[in-house]
Amino acid sequence: MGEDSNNKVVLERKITLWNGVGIIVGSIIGSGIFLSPAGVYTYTESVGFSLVVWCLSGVLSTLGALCYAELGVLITRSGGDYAYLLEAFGPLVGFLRLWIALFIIRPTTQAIVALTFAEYAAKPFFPNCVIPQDLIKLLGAICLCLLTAINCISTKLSMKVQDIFTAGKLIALISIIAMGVYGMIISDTNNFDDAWSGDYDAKKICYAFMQGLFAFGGWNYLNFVTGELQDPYKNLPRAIYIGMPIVTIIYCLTNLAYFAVLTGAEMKASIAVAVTFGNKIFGSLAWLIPIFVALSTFGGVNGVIFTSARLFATGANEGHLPSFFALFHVTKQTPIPSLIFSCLVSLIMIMFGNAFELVNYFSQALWLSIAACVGGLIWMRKTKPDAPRPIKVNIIIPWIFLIICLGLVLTPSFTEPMNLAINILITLSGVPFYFLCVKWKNKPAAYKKVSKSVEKFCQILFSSVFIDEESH
Ligand code: LEU
Repeated sequence: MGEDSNNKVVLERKITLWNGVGIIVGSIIGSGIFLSPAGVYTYTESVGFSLVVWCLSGVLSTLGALCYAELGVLITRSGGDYAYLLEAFGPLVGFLRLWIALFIIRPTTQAIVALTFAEYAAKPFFPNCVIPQDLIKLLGAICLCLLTAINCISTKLSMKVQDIFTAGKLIALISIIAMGVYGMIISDTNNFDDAWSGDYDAKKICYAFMQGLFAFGGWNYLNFVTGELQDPYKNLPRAIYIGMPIVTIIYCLTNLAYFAVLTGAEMKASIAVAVTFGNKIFGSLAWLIPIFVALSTFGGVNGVIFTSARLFATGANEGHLPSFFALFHVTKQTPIPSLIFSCLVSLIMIMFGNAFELVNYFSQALWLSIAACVGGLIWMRKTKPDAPRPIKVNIIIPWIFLIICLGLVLTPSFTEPMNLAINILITLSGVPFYFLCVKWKNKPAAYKKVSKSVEKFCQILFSSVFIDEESH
């Protein structure tokens, strides 16, 4: 770490290429691959088409990640989608993305993955009965607080957690794949007979993709922390090129393994496919599966926490969030106020909200904002044609991604417009706050005094200083 002439901390770039791969793979593999296969199958009712949905979800996510590789080397600051929308479409659009991330997308994602962790961590202790809801909430809260503390203590430590758990979840999925192969060998499975008969309804297909894409969610997380990535021009695209094929191949093989062992009816009836799979084929080692899921989700929560805090810090640097969000600990170089705030909102969500219901509402907003970023890439090719682009994807890639993404998100809205309307309303609810908090510069002296005091208080309490993004 260094200090520049303005007494601002210059952040060291601590994230290596392999940490970057760990962030991508470790953020993507969370709860989805253990739960969503049932959802995909329920909507398609076809083994063959379910597998197609998984493969195409991987391909679509990879196309998106390629577009984000271009965006990430064009705009190398942290903040991901927020930074790109800000650059492409200006401060209001950027602020609205930050707004939904701050209060809905990030806390809900953290809450969901933490609650899934809690459920599976508790499962071995309640093999034959229902786990009390309060215990699940308590364990979820402990998971969030513990990981937030680790993230406050050191970036290196949180990267270690990410790497270890990523390795753990890869081992878990590889064991599932191996057991699937074993299952195919020992039993004469006919689960793949009649693989293509199914329910090919456009709306249901879109929902099936949404389930698959949730499990692939997280492919853009490294873009949220590019400001701390070593040699981002080389390492961002490399991490994407290494990470995305690994996840896509593993996910497709894992689904093949599930289908090799479970019948369609078993798949549909299962709340947690991996557990049903384990009970059927792991024998006396079936208890391992909930532990696998717990480990995987624990690492997943770490990825969301790590990247959320950097997003909020970038927002504060831009003047879109209170300045204390941009404070980093003077020696540990971690964004402590931002981490604590993000943990608190998630805790509130766990205690009082229903994160699982909310996910239905925000998934459209999330995908629309990803589409907007890719639209921004196309737009910036026109508005900033000469900006250096160490990576320039073929223009056909963003167009294909944009069209498919909009098709998937908007098709269900023709028959169920309410969800989209709620998404748009939630996003637009940020507009008054933008004008009040960001646009209005001549705020009363009393307001300025209070906010300065809060800033000073946080600086002292968390031994923090502002970082200098420019010096990266
Ligand atoms: N892909 C992650 C999971 O399956 C979710 C994502 C939104 C971080 O848990």
